[in-house]
Amino acid sequence: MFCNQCEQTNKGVGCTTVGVCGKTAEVAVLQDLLLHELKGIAAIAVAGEKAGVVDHDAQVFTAEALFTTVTNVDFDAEHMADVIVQGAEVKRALREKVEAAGAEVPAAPGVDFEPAHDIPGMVAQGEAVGIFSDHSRDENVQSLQQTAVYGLKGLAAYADHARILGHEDPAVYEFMHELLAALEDTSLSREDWIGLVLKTGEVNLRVMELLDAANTGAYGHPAPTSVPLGHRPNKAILISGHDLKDLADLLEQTEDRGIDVYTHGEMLPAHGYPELKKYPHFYGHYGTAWQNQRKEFDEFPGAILMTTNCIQNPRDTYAANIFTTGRVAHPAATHVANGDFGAVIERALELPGFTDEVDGGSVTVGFGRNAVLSVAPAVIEAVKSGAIRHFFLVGGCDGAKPGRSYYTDFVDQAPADTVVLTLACGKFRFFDHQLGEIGGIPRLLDVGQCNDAYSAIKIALALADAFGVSVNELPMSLVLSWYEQKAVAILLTLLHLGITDIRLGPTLPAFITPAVLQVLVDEFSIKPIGASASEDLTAILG
Ligand code: SF4
Ligand code: SF3
Repeated sequence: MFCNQCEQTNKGVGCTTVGVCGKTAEVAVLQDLLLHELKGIAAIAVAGEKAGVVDHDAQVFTAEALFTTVTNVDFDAEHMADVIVQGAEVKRALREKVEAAGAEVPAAPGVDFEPAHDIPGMVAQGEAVGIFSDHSRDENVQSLQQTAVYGLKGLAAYADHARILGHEDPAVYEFMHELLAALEDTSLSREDWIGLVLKTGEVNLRVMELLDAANTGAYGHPAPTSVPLGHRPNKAILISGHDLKDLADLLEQTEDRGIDVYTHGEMLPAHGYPELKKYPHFYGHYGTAWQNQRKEFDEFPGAILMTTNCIQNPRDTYAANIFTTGRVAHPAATHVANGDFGAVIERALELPGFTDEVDGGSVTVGFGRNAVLSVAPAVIEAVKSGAIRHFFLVGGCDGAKPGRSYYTDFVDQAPADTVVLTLACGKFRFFDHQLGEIGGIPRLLDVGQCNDAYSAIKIALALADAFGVSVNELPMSLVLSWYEQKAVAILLTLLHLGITDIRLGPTLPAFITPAVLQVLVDEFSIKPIGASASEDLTAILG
C-alpha cells in the first residue's frame, strides 16, 4: 500500500504497511482499485457526454465511491469489494448506453477492468494498478494530480450530502469525470494541472453552495442556540459525523421513545437548525473531537451512530454499541441503511443510558451567515469605531498531533479587541473557552461544520462588500488546520477565490513537492503556521 492523503501520514511521507488511521493494507489497495475503476467509468462518461449521454447512476456512483475513500470513512474490505463489484455493473450499463448512442469508448486504463471474484484476487489487481505509484512520471505533475484528486474526494463528500437532500448540479458530476479521466492524459503539463487544481476549488465552491441550500432549505437557517455539554437521566443515542438528514431521521424515529439524542464531533452545529432543534429530546453535546472517541465512546452509556468521517477502530468494549450508515463502514460495527435506525434504537434501549444529571456548562452554536449578517451593521460599526481590530478565521480539522495546541494558544492569546470565527472539528481545541463579547457581539462565533465553509465565505464576502474592499484587504486572517480531504477541497476553493496569506498547519501536505509549494507561496503567499501562536499573532497584528 501507499497512502499519503491525510495530515497524519506516516513520517510525513506515506503509510506503507498499515495506515496511521488504522486502515489495513488490504483496504488501502482496494481503494486504489476503486479509483482505477472510477478512471474507467470517467473515461466512458466523458466520451458519452460528447454524444449527449448522461447517466445519473454513474454520476452518483462516482461521488459515493470517492467519498468512500476519504480518510476515516470505510475500514471494511468486504464493503469496499462490494462497492467495486457495484462499480463494474455501473460501468457496464454506462458503456451500453454510450455505445448505443454511437460514441466510441476509449481504450483507457480502467475501461475494460473487471473485478476478480474474491478479495485476495482484487487485492492483487489493486497492487498492480497502485494509483500514484508510477514514479516514472514528473513528480510535480503527480503532486498536482494528488492535490486535485484529494480535493475531489472532499468535493464528492459534500456533493453526496447535498444530493441526499435533493440538490445536484450536472456540471459538478461532469467535472468529477473530467478530472478522473484527465489522470490518464499524459499530454497534460504542469500548468494544465495547476488549472485543474484551481478548477477543483471552483467546482467545490458550487458544491458548497448546493450543500448550504440543501441544509438551510431542509432545516432552516441556523440561529444562535445554547447547547448543554452535560447530560440528564434518560436512555441515550450519540450521533456523529456531518449528515443532517440522518440526524433528522433519527430524531423523528426516536420521538416519544424515552431516548435523548446527543451530538458528537462535527454534528454539534446541528443544534442551531430550527427544524432539528424543535425536538425536545435533541438534548445536548457529548465529547470532543474525533481523535478522542475511543476513550469518550467507551464511557457513553448508549448507542452510537456514525454518519460520515471520522470513525476510528472501535474498542471491543463498545463495538456492540456502534453503528455506521451511509458511506461509513467498519468490520467491527453494525451497518444500518436506508435511514432505518431501528437497530440503533433497540440497542439504546438495552443500554443503561445516563442515570444522573450533570451540568457540564454549555456552548453557543448557530452563527451561520444568516445570524452573523443579521448583526452586520453592529459589526461594521464596531470595526469602524476600533472596538473590533481584527477577525481571525480559525478553522479546519482536529487531529492527534501535539502541534495542534498552536490553535488553542492562538485563540486564547488573541487580543480582547479581536473576534474569532470558527468552523469544523478543529474548534474542539477551544470551543468551550469563554472569550467574552465586544459590545454584545460574542468574540467566538461558531459558523458550523466544515460543511458550512460556504457560510464563512459568504460572511467574508459580505464584510468586504460593506467596507468596499477585497477579502484580502479586510482586517481578517485565516489560520487553518487540515487533516483530511474535505479540508483540501476547501483550501482549493479559497485559492480559487484568490485569498492570500493563509496560514496552514499543523504540517504541510506530504503530497506537495517543494516546486508545487513554491507556486502556492508565489501566487498565494500561503505559509505554514509558525513555531508559536504569539509570534504569529504579533506578525499578523503588527
Ligand atoms: Fe495514512 Fe492518512 Fe492514508 Fe490513513 S488516510 S493510510 S493515515 S495517509
Ligand atoms: Fe473533522 Fe474528521 Fe476534518 Fe469536518 S470530522 S472537519 S477531520
